[in-house]
Amino acid sequence: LRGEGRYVDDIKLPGMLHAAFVRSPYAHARITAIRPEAARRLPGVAHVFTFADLERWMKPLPLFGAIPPGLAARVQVTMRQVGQLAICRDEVRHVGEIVAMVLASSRAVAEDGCERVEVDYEPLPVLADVTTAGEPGAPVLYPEWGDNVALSFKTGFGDVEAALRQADARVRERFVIPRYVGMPIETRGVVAQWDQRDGSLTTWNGTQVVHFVQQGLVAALGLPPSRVRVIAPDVGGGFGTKANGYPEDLLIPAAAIASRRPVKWTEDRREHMMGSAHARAQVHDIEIAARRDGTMLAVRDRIWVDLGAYNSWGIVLPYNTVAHLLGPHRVPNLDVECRGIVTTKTPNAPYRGAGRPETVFAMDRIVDCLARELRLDPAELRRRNYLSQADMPYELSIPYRDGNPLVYDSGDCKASLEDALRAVGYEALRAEQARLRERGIYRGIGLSGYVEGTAIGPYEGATVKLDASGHATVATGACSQGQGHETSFAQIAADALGIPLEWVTVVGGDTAAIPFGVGTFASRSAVNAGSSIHEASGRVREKIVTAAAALLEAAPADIEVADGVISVRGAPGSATPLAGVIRAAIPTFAKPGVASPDFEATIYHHQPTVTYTNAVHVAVVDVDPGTGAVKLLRYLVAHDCGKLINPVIVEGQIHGGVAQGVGGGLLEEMVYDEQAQLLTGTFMDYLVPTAMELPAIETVHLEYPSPRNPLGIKGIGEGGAISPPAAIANAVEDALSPWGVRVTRTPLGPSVVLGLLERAGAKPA
Ligand code: MCN
Repeated sequence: LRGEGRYVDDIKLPGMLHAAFVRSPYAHARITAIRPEAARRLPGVAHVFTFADLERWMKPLPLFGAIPPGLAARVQVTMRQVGQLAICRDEVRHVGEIVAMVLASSRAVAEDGCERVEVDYEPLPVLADVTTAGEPGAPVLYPEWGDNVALSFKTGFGDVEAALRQADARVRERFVIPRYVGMPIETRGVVAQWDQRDGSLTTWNGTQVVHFVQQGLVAALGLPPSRVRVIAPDVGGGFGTKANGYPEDLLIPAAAIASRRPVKWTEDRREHMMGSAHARAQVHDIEIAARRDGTMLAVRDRIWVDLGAYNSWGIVLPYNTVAHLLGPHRVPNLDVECRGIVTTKTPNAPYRGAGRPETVFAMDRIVDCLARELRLDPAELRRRNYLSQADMPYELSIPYRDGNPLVYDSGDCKASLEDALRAVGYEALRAEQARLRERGIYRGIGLSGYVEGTAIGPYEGATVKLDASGHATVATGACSQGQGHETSFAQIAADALGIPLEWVTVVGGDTAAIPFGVGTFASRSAVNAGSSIHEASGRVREKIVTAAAALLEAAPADIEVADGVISVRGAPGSATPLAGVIRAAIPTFAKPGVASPDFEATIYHHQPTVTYTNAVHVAVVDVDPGTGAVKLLRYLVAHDCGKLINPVIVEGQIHGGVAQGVGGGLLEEMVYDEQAQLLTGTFMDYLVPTAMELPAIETVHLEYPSPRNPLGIKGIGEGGAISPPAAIANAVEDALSPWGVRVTRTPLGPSVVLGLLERAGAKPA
């Protein structure tokens, strides 16, 4: 906010070249010729690289989402994955894929160079629609597969057929969750510098996963990890979009080695929209069955996930979707079939929520449809089916995505619901809604609830060390993109060490600071890194106590450490600054057997499985049936993420997540035409919410500690983004209930709302 951040684009190195890319204008085509000569002749252009020029480093990009053994043992998954090449060799599979790279004295010259690279394409059949791409007879993107189904599995429990037969009510609908994407203010960027003297590479990359980028470079370039340093400086938003493996992560370092010059690339917005990972993009054919009193009996869902051109995330998104479908509801019978289909569009990857906003949309929409069918208030229907604290730990008879049993560890979904309803004043809102309707004002109230597996392992590490003044440096593999780790992790360390908060410096996003790490995504850092920091700080505190006991000639059990001062219990005069204890531990004369200034510890916390956060969101909207405009009046979140480390940060996380979810509910969609051409390549066509679209977001905190980590915390980084599309859609349908419209997709822009009314035969005044 003060303009003092240091982002990738702020890094300027002497002799630096600037990169720009030739990107495919076709969704699917064969490359028959590339002629770079005219570009090479342009003054200021230093190099033009195609696949052939960089071939020795062009191994397929790393794949994620392998199927864990515990999952493979219980769910039969058919999966095919293809690693993308950083530069296309002979075929392009989505608009925006990289065909050539130009290095020049400035970005402008590099872009001019790109325009002079001549590429001959022979168009191939495109796959623009996920359901038809999955049909037999569709053109096949990878001929060796025989079809476009990259992933398929069935899972569930109980006997859905029998439950459907016994049900008093059955409701079925197709819901479409469109493509929408992470849109950080800072786009992606990479700078790389090759040091010829010692054969080492340093690269600055606005990534969420420095160690992962390092591993990719190590594999592709054949260097040892100690010779590849990856630094994520300040990062202006990541949202999962920057936790992906990207061609540019490799191409810019490769270009720096090949050219022997530092190289910079900063993604422009157009590149971001077509080249950075997209998200969501699912279709659900869902059915729910219940007794007359609302007791849910069964859910059946057929899911299509549009994976885009490469299935680099494997099981992650499809299985996340399935594992989170039932959420807070007690449903004894489940039958799900999920298929991931490749299309000729930008690859799909996790974005804040990662499969959960999609599944929550399908579930909460069908729950509202069921409420209407049963003539029950949507809040009452949920109340009758939500899990409570008495149900915890609660096991669903399918594994979680990490292969472990899916067992909710703590929480009270019913309490979240009741707190949300109380805080929003639900009864009063309903009364007001009825009054307003008489005056021609269409107010709607929408609910959505989720249970989210957060903080996936397997581990994160932390090194905590004190300097001579007693100040601490905490290095961790987690990398903040705005989550406030610098503050919340400093709190954890300061508490465990017994020093003032301001004495702690947190270093994340640097492979030189800690050799092993996983990164920041999946709302995992508070639990994984936080636990390591807590444990490592505890070890360092023990070392302080041992040294202080020796210095002050007291028993270790009597040593107190608080606010950076050491004292012996019951002896106020003994108070000694921490710096004094450390100084006394530094050997001054060569004498055997005396102290050592070892005040550091490293812990790699292993998190055996996830912790389960839950929340209930309430949206209140006014819909103008004349213009189709939806105005979001109120938005309330009652949530439980275990013990709060920092309530201000937690609220900030929720606010940011809700803003992105509101975008998904009302504004955002990546639209492709039938040729799989991207129609929404600028902010003129792809709308993101601003402060104008957002009410003040109200929050209610519930605190049910997790038994699965020493601090009792659960993740909160994504939750805000999970429920808004569902809550808003439910609110809009509620507002328009006089016309009996059914909302089956987002975003709910004015034309969509008018279309709903028109189809319902409405003739609004
Ligand atoms: N926290 C807390 N008390 C808790 C839980 C968390 O005070 N009980 C604090 C943590 O200490 C941390 C923050 O809340 O400062 C988020 O913690 P956590 O839920 O562990 O999530 P991560 O730090 O792993 O962040 C990842 C998460 C994800 S997956 C996305 S996507 C996302 C998000 O964080 N992207 C963000 N929030 C974002 N916020 C910003 N500003 N920018 C992004 O790119």
